[in-house]
Amino acid sequence: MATITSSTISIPSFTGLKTAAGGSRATTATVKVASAAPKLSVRASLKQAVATAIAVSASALLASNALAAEVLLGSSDGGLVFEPSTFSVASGEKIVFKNNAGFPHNVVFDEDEVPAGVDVSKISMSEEDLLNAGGDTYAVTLTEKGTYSFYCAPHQGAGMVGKVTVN
Ligand SMILES: [Cu+2]
Repeated sequence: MATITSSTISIPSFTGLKTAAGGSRATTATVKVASAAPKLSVRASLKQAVATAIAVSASALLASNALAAEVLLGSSDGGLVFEPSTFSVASGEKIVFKNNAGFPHNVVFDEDEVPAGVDVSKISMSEEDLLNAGGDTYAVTLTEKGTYSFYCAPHQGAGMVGKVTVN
């Protein structure tokens, strides 16, 4: 509110008056500062509320990140890459691969580079299956801890490969 802003701005000059003038003028200045004080504290609590709201949305964001890691398929500058190409997730955390640029893409896990006992056919797209449109996604959740290598079948030769560590 404008009134809050203006009383905030006027406080230093009242303080100055009080210091410089003394006597009856100081009394006047003190009264004015006192009347401004509640507004100040309102402003402070508003600030607090905003800070709390930001903290809440930040933790909500962290919580949603904890539930889903997003990996872009193709960088915005046209690179045939996973972005990020190397990352870590918690066991059970969903990983969402999202078509960004340079599609079609897909996500195939390398059967030779996954933790022992993991069936890559259960976590991969098929080599022929493609994400053709921008924003298309492929989601997978890995539970076995260890390092998994994956690639995009159409662009593996161009270096579109990645590695995820499940902790
Ligand atoms: Cu690709």
